[in-house]
Formats: sequence, structure tokens, C-alpha cells
Amino acid sequence: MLTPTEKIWHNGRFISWDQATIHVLSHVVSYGSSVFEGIRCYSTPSGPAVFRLREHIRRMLDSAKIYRMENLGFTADELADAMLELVRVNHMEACYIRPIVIRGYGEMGVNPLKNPIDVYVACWSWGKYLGEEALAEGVDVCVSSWTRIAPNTLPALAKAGANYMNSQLMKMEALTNGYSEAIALDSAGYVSEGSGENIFVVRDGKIHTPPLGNSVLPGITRNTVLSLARELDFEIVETIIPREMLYIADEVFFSGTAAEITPIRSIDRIPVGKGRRGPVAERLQKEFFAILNGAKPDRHGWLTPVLVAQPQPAGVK
Ligand code: PPE
Repeated sequence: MLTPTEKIWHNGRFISWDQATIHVLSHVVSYGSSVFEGIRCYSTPSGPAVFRLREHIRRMLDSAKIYRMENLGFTADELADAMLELVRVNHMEACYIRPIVIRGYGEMGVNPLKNPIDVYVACWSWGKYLGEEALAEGVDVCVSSWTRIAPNTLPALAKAGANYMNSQLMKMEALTNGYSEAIALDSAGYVSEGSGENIFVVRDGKIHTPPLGNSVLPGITRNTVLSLARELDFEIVETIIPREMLYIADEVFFSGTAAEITPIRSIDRIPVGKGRRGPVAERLQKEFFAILNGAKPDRHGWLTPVLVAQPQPAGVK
């Protein structure tokens, strides 16, 4: 169950958690008209810091543009400041930040253009997405009977609320059948992504991930994994992946803000490799968490500190 924090940001001001409600006839409720983000703030040795804030805000503005939400009323810098301030006012160390842009209350009917656009940002504490053991042990997943949103239907590059109806069908089916997550194939039958994660497939030391054309969200963690893998001298290709490659892979793992880097230990009850976390996923996790916990320098500038260092009064050492 979600534990409330004190404040939620709405169109430039802070309101209390309980005040952050909308009218049932808001456009978003009937027609799914929202775009959103999911961002993690980590507790680092130098205080809380938000991971890849700029990139998440950019993707949210891209999602909004695709849906002709032309003016959110706030610049990327203002949104970034709002998110940092929100973490501060809620006194959070590590948390998950959820900005949401909705088409609000006004007219009814499919045409959204006359409805106001409301911007909210909430944050809360969110633990391990696929269970406590998932990062070390790996998860058991299935290939979904549901196809991922097809090209030129719901645009996959936009992180829109409506896309998650497809994700929900995948997730419910997976859970009902005793799996923790599902992998979707795209409309041509190639590997696409999880209900809330990108996917990587390793064979003979080479890392494969589907290109954006396979109906995947352009994941920020996906991009992080690609950068780290290149720096660690792994061979890496963005390429079409046939379903059966999942069954003969040495390793398969998910990436996502919520899921971080989660190994997959079985797919459709077929063990992946040795049936546990593999060395490539482990190496990437190690590098990823080393940057987050300060063991390695933030060489890419991926972390934005939440607390601005206070100038020391004169004479204080
Ligand atoms: N694909 C999908 C469909 C997706 O929802 C996510 C994030 C990703 C890939 C990975 O993207 P990124 O977070 O930028 O690396 N899913 C978010 C929502 C999870 C939820 O249940 O809500 C997340 O991981 O925060």
C-alpha cells in the first residue's frame, strides 16, 4: 500500500497529498489522455540525488508533444526545480518521483484540445519493483499472449497512460499464471519489452536489445545499460530478436527505473542459461549501483543533488 508523503506539486504550487484529486469527468478518466514519467531519487553519500532527471523531463516533453500538448506552462528547468523541491519538502532520501500531465476537466467528447492541461508531480517511497530477491536471484517470466502496442496505433515512444492498458493485460495474465512479469512480442512477432521494462538478451558474450522500431519505450535505464556496457567493452547490438532466442540465451535481463537491472532466470518455465543471475547482468548491476552509491564517480553527470550545499559560515571548518 502506498504510503502518503506530505505534498504533491500541482501547476506550480504545493498542495497536500489528500487534495490531489480530480473530477470524474476529467478528460483523462474517460479517454486515457495522460503522459507521465517515473524517476528514481537515490540516497547517495552526498545526500539524495535524482537519477537522469533531465533525460526523464525531456522524454515527458516529447510524450506531450506527440499528443499535441503543446504548452505545459513550465519549462524543463522549472519542472526540474519543482521535482527537486518536492523531494526536499517531503523530506525524502530515496524515493520514486512521478510527474503526470493530464487533460483535465472542461469538455466531454474525444477532442481533447479544449480541455485544460494539468501538471502534477508526486513522490513516494518505492522499494524493489519485482520483489526483494529479484535483483540477486532473477525472476520467472512468460512470453505474453498479448501483443505489444503496434506501430501507428499507440505510439510506443510516448510514455502515455493509455499504453499501460496493454501493459496491464500482460501483467495480469502473467501474475494469474504464476509468473512475476511478461515479455511482449511486437506486432511482427519479435521481442519487444516487458510490461514496464526494456529487455536485453545475451548470447556468447554479446548483448542484444530490440531497437526502438520494435515498439519499445526509449528507456532511460536502457540507455544507461547501453552506455555502461560499451564502457565495459561488451559487444552490444540493437537488433531484431526472434522469440526463440529468449529460450537459448545465456542471459536475459530487464532494465527500468523501477526494475533497475533485473535478471530473468526462466522464461515459460525454460531456465535461462544456468537458471540464475548471469555474469553480464551482475557486472552491469555492479557498475550501475557503484555510481549510485558513490563507490564510483558520477562520470556521466547522471545524478542531480537534491540538497544544494549550504555555504559554510566563516570560521567553520
Ligand atoms: N518499457 C516500459 C513499457 C516501461 O513502462 C518502462 C518504465 C521502461 C520500458 C523502462 O524505461 P526507463 O524507466 O526509462 O528505464 N516503467 C516505469 C513504470 C513502472 C510502473 O509500474 O509504473 C518505471 O520503471 O518507472
